[in-house]
Amino acid sequence: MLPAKLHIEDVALRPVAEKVMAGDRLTAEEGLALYRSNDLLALGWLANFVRETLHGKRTYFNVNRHINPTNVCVASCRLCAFGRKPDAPGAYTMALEEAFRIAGANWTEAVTEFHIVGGLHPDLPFEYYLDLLRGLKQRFPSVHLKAFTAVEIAYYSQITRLEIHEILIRMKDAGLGSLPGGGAEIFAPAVRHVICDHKIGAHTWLKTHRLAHELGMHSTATMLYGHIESDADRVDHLLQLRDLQDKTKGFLTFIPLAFHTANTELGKMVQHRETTGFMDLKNVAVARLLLDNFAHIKAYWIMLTPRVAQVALKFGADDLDGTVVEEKIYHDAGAATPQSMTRQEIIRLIREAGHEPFERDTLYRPVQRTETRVTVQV
Ligand code: V47
Repeated sequence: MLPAKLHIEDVALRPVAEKVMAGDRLTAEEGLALYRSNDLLALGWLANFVRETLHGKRTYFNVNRHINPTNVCVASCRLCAFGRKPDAPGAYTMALEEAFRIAGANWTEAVTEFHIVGGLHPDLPFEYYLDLLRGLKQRFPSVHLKAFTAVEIAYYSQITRLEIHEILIRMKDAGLGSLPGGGAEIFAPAVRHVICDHKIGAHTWLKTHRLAHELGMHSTATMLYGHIESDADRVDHLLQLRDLQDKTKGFLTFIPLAFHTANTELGKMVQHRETTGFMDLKNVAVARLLLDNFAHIKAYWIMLTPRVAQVALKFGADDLDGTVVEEKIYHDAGAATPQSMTRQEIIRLIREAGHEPFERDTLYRPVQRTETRVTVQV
């Protein structure tokens, strides 16, 4: 029995809506029905129902800083505008001291997380990354290090000939707190072959996250949409994430990432067709409905724009990510959003939506601030 206030125009959504309201798990076919529907308000209503059942009007955010130690990359993924060959214009690699200086620069709002990702550098030794983690932990002991995508971890395994499991153990010992969700893209091999044929496949991405979870670390998961993937590819991607989450419960959040076309080979292939507001909100809503075992869905304001991210809070998202400070991956691909937002700006977006801002750390524990101190409640 559907509530009277839920207005559904698309009759194909009715049986799916019944299952959502009953709290039942959706199948791949039902996921396809969601993607194929243009009844965005009904999708949003249902996703918001799940979001409010889990979190009420609470919206999470954090105070974080992105650090990209190098953009030099041996891979040449068609989706990417960030990576450079070592001698290409704009190629950079931070000396460790520089990375430490950047981490602490403009320390106006004490950050609780450094989000660190970079290219697959042909010459940097594995020790560089361990020293980076150790040096940051020593200088900023209270800051959580969310660092290195599964693609980077697998690359360190390749260059050291150590097992991925061993790489993760050494990194955890050096201060690694959790893994970010990058590099997942779209799991379907035929799509992966076109958009990022130099990257690890789905199996290794999922295995790396599983191993991290088994070592007691959490991670996040992403999906890159809005290029050449089909609705079925997206459903397949989400259900593979849901399967792993059933086994490990290690994913904290899912983040749908809208493809930005500028300066990418893939952008040329799709005639620089960017995602639309409709597509962005639909992806947030479908993720909320299919990923019934993920606690959080993040509307990453950097890629959605603060405007769409704010609206996404009514379409299933409960998290806006953070202050970020100097984002590079999306801005190299043409993002017109600011490179950072202050805590106060994020809070305003949340309050205007009628929601309650909740500052969290990486693990979603509440952060309390006084004038001089930041404390995380454990
Ligand atoms: O893996 C790269 C994507 C990802 C482009 O874990 C692009 O909380 C769009 O994963 N257009 C890295 N996307 C960023 C990422 C992320 C971001 C925010 C939060 C978290 C988290 C993770 O960015 C890459 C790739 O999927 N990407 N190039 C592009 N041109």
